[in-house]
Amino acid sequence: MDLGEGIRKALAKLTRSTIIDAKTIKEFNKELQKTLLSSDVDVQLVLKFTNDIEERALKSKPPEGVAPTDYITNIVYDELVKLMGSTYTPKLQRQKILLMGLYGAGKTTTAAKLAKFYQDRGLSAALICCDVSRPAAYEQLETLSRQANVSFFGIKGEKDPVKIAKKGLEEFKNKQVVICDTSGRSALDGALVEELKNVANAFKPDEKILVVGADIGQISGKQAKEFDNAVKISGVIVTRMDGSGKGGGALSAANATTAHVMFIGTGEKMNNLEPYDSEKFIGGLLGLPDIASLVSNVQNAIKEANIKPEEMEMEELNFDSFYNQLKAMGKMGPLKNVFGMMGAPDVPKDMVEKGEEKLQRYKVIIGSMTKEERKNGKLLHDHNRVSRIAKGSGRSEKEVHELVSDFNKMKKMFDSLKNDRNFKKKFAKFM
Ligand SMILES: Nc1nc2c(ncn2[C@@H]2O[C@H](COP(=O)(O)OP(=O)(O)OP(=O)(O)O)[C@@H](O)[C@H]2O)c(=O)[nH]1
Ligand SMILES: [Mg+2]
Repeated sequence: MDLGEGIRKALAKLTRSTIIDAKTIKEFNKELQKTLLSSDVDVQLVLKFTNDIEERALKSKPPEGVAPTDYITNIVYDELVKLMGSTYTPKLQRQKILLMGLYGAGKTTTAAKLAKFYQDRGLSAALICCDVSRPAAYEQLETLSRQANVSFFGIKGEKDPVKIAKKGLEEFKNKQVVICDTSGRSALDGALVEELKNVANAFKPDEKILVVGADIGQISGKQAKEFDNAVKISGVIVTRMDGSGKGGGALSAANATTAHVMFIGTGEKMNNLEPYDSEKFIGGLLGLPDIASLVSNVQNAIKEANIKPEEMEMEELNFDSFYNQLKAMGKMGPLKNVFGMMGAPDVPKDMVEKGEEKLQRYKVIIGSMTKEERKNGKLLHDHNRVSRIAKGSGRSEKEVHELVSDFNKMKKMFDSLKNDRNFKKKFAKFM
């Protein structure tokens, strides 16, 4: 069972439970632990991950309108994103990149993919073969550079990688992205450190990137630390994410070090390389697009619950909104109850009675107002306007005054409740 399947199954089981309490969370966490450990995620990281979930799930409450199971799914998503590290945004600029890593990690393939990645985004890219130990390293990179359609430099038979690096740089003075492939080893030994330092001195890379295969799982963390101590690295590329059940282990372990995951390799083809996007990765594990909309719904609810009343927009009351509100309330039954429900019991009495009949009358009167008048009630202090509106609507001036007076009462009530967040919430829902 792969990581995604394991997490999805555990979540599905959790969302089927009728109550969510300490016991269900503990059981859920046990299943998460099992599946993460089988993906070779480090035990300490797994324990921290499930502790954090437990803590958050039991100590915080879902915001209003969010189902407990959706809330917990959101917590799991959040914590997974944290566990699996942050998203990397590639810099689309002039740069020199030195790739390094142990035997078979995917350095040479990744070098070509990376060159293509930048070239596809408008930067001229070139490859240098500084691997002087693997037989046919030169031919391999040359072939790949043709597939990727990028420039290539190497010196067949040359045993000094420093010389190649210098010549290569000379050759590619005008290229914007120059990528250097280096020799692998079965382990990071003194000789490799020495060689990498020398090449780095000559090549002067902006980025020194460690390449690891996903199949080494949590060992990626140990490797990242060792390489970082020896030659300082700017990040990690994890290859073969497509073919290994240990990808979760490799990503989480690399991210637990000071290094971060920059790209992931997802296949053997030249375009199978992506900047690492933890949200996308976790979304894929949990099943997009369901998770995306769930997460955004829950996050919106949380955001809304955290908004301060003074930041909550409440439309200014004008004749347009006044009419719409009267209409909506009419549909809801006795106006008094509606306002009572919203925590505003002091509705003008006669506004409540004769509701429907009044509504019809108001509709015609408001229909005779100009746009400006509807937006700005103060204009109705002008007697000429009142008289014009009365004539236009076939109603008496008294009736127009009545409308204005009802409007003013409602506006007053509105203003007094403006900073009451509960009222606002209920009101927004109600409208
Ligand atoms: N499926 C898959 N295979 C990959 C990926 N990246 C690399 N490979 C394969 O992994 C194998 C080793 O890749 P190389 O690029 O030769 O690795 P290397 O680190 O240069 O190896 P040495 O130079 O021998 O140390 C090759 O068969 C690649 O095709 C990937 O993202 N997905
Ligand atoms: Mg190689």
